Amino acid sequence: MTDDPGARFSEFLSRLTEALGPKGVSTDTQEIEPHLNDWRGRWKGSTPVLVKPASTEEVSKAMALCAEYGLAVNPQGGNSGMVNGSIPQGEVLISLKRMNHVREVDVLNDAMTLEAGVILTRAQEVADENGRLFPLSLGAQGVATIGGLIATNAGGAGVLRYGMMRDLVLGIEAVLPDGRVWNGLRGLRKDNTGYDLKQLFIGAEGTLGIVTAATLKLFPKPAVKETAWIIVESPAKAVELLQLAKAASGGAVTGFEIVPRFGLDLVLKHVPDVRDPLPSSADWRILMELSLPRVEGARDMIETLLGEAIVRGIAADAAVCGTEAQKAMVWKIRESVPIAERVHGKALKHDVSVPVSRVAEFMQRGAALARSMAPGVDIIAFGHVGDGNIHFNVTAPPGVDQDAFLNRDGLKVTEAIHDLIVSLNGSISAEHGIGRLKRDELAWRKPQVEMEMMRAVKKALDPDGRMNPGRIL
Ligand code: FAD
Ligand code: 2HG
Ligand code: ZN
Repeated sequence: MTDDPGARFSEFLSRLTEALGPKGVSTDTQEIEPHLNDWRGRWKGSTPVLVKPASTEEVSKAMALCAEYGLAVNPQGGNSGMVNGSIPQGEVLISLKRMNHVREVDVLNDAMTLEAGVILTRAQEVADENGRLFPLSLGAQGVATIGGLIATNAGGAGVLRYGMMRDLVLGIEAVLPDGRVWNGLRGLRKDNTGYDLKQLFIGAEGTLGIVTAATLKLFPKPAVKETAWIIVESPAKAVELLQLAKAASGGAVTGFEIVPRFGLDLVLKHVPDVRDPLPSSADWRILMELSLPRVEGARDMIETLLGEAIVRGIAADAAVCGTEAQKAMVWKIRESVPIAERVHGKALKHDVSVPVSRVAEFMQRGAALARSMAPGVDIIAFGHVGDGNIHFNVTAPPGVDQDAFLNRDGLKVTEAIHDLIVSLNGSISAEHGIGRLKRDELAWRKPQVEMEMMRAVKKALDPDGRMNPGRIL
């Protein structure tokens, strides 16, 4: 091997191309370009090469070569991540998108094994075609991949009933930084044979290795989903409604999302083909979904519980969706809030969680804090209130340069919001992860012993620090 860095890299490229074939390697800047930007246009990256393996064996060969040449690696799925983790900063970029095969569906075991590049909507379809439900659902499901969803431990809209990605994974196949393949694709509900290593890779954001396939849990398909759009006066009323709905439905609430009036207005303004399902001047809306095993009695159940909520002053008004088109419309409104917010302008994004019992206090104190520190800001606080996870997004004040706000004064707002979150026993990253965005903050907010344990795990699996450097740790 030569000492000249340029010649070394050329040698690496030719060995890589020999190992993966021309389809597996690209240095074409036009092809690479879309992989270098995040969906909101906030970050920009660079890479000398895009690697596109089509199998675990090819990932292994690419990783072994990167190890031999001492090159850092950045895995990428759908590039829909929110924390600046999936955009390369000069590393070798490995896209898992060609690894998109369904390896097995074991219906009797309620499990399916998919490769990392399978897109979430395809995973949902595969489950459906086999008479089962794969319950993860989120706004980016048309692009986000199984590998990325595992790497970020994604959440979304069904968590209050089915859990996060961590709860949905039975087994994992991963390629380690030195190229070794770990086949942990066990479809077992019970397996107490030592450390549960798959959990290390879930939520590791690609810092420990590359997830190449996973065995995922399947669930019975509900016979019916009843969906309602509900007007409430405050987040406190929303939490009361959640308790009422859980009790009245025997725990059948599978979606409980909050949308502020301002967020709805942005969607109505910027997103085509939506209309307000229940016009009202009140400040908050809830999208509630119940999943039930029998059609009989389902409509009665939701109508009765909403009637009780209105009589008791918990809800101001409500509309039960009568058709599949109406259900699709209310979900479209909810999932379009980030898209409408993007058109409205750049925003400080706070993906935070608190115990559900403290959501109302957080919303009230957080809004007062942001408005006192940056008068005139718009607050778009929405999301998974049923999990205590609010996307508390704050735009730049009018007349202020958006980038300057995000990178200077806005940082103080973020610190204050996160201080508030910590004081309420919450988390500064509920579901999007840490990436490069929150890395420094994590280091000073986490207890030292916790940081030391995380660094020890990283050192054990990635001693040279080549996997997604600068993310999380
Ligand atoms: P990428 O963005 O490509 O990568 C994310 C991270 O995982 C990066 O650090 C990357 O290096 C690493 N990675 C990717 N693939 C692998 C692999 N195979 N092995 C190891 N590491 C890997 N998230 C939620 O949790 N809930 C939501 O409700 C939600 N809604 C969203 C709505 C919109 C409109 C958008 C744009 C995003 C949303 N997200 C949400 C965030 C995003 O969709 C998730 O983080 C998703 O899991 C990312 O998947 P991806 O395939 O796009 O991963
Ligand atoms: C959602 O729940 C996503 O819609 C995106 O997690 C949140 O854009 C956001 O802040
Ligand atoms: Zn979310």
